[in-house]
Amino acid sequence: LTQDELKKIAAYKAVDFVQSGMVIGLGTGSTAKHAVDRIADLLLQGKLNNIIGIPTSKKTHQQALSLGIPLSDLDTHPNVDLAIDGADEVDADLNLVKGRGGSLLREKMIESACKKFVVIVDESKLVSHIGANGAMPVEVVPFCWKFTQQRLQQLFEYAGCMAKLRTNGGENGDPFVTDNGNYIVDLFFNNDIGDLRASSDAILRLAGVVDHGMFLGMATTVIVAGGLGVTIKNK
Ligand code: DER
Repeated sequence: LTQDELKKIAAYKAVDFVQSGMVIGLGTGSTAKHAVDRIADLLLQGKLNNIIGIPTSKKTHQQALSLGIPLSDLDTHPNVDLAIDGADEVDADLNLVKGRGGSLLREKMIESACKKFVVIVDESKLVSHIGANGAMPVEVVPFCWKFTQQRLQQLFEYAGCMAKLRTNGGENGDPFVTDNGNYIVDLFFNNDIGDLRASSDAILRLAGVVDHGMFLGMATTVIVAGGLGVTIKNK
């Protein structure tokens, strides 16, 4: 099974939780994409109806629109029944790192407004501790971003942190700009940052920070697709 096939298996399993009449948070990324496709399929087959999708990014908004999924937003539907989204890392307590696709703010707004948050991952996302396998993104305002980047790096000096502005991949190294017009500073840790709640609070206290990619205690279910089958972990 390829990694994408595993992502698809996890995504389809998550859509089993979707019932007609629900308001559904639609996640962002290559795993969530399969869930959005599947929801559209079931709507077309008449196996699901009266679904309202709340997209977590402009990219997902476009995908869902092109598939004919009825869409709305949190202003109109502040209570979301279920959100389905991927993650970059999942620890043993179902804490997540998200945002390597750049959508963390809208994802966190929608996923903290929902009753159930089902996370879909392939087994490569399971980590021993948060920050173990790559960037922990922080969304920052563009104004004096270098100042904010420096303060973030100092905050986690004890964990051997390197803070890096995310660029958009172009040849002149322009900053990546989020759907909300902000920048992203990626934090890379050499060692375990320890207390996640304290780390989260410290980051959010920095004026200039909008939000970060640690989703603590938010996932209600994590569906993991691996070579040996699918595991469902509940909080
Ligand atoms: O950017 C995000 O938060 C995505 O959900 C990311 O965490 C998972 O993306 P993937 O399914 O493409 O790995």
